[in-house]
Amino acid sequence: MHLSETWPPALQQALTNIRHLVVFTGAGVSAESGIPTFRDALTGLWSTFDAEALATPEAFLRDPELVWGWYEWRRSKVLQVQPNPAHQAIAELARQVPRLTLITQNVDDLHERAGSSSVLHLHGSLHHPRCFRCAHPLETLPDPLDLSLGERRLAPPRCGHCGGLIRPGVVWFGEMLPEQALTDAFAAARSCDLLLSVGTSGLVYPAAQIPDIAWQAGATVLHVNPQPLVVRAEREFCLTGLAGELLPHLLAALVRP
Ligand code: BJW
Ligand code: ZN
Repeated sequence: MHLSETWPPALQQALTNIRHLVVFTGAGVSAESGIPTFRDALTGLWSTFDAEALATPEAFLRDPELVWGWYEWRRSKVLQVQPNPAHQAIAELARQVPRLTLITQNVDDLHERAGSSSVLHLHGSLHHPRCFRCAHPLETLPDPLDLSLGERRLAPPRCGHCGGLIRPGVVWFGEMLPEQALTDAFAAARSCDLLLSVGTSGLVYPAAQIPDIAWQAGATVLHVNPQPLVVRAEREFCLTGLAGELLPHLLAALVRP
């Protein structure tokens, strides 16, 4: 029996005739590639730090070498891994439905490397650093050093225009999200018929509003997470399990409803 035949009939129904699918991803979608989730990010030599305390402009100004070292360590990890079956299924889903909008909170590029295009990155990217002072992008980012050998601190480069410190191109706590990406994400949530939320704890705003916006506009909301989530009685579902295992089944259910 195909796995989707055990899913609730209302969910099976919602998977037929999708016109606009929004896929909203968090760190869990990259977990099976070997990238620790944000709230598990401080492993190994970083285990004594608090991720939320490092992901702020204040932390960068207080100790730029520590914060730059953390982001370069994370960028080096991302460059060493590959997209997993969840990223690949999402890229393939775009070929199976009339319209798909992919919104991610992730700062890696694994969706793009799996073949997704026009990804809305709400929290920026590890791969596009810019000047803290004048916002000018850093033209070439050298390959990260191997920071796995106990070295935590790394001096950030200096801006070629104004001499300011280069910072990671991510959105830290207290900073505004990229305006166009957020506007497009909210508009997509309001107009979709199915919102698939994959691998996010839903703790960080304003991104965490996106599934609610879709539900309030009448869409069905489907979460994929190994942690069972509390869902509304109507039009909201949670498939409990790993994204890399469940998303290929979801893709198969859409291809063969
Ligand atoms: C699997 C899996 C597998 C595991 N398969 N799943 C309203 C109320 C309260 C607070 C606020 C509010 N509005 C704004 C705020 C403040 C703040 C905020 O939300 N704080 C909360 C913590 C309470 N928000 C902001 O500051 C935002 N800016 C803003 O609002 O500007 C306006 C403003 C300015 C000033 C004052 C007031 C307003 C900016 C938020 C930017 C967040 N950026 C980060 C860091 C990016 C850089 C970096 O990566 O270092 O983005 S925080 C971090 O959390 C990162 C992530 O994108 C984001 C979400 O995390 P995510 O992806 O959900 O990961 P995890 O680790 O939390 O969860 C992983 C999930 O995967 C789990 O559920 C697992 O079970 C699951 N999983 N394996 C599927 N195999
Ligand atoms: Zn500058």
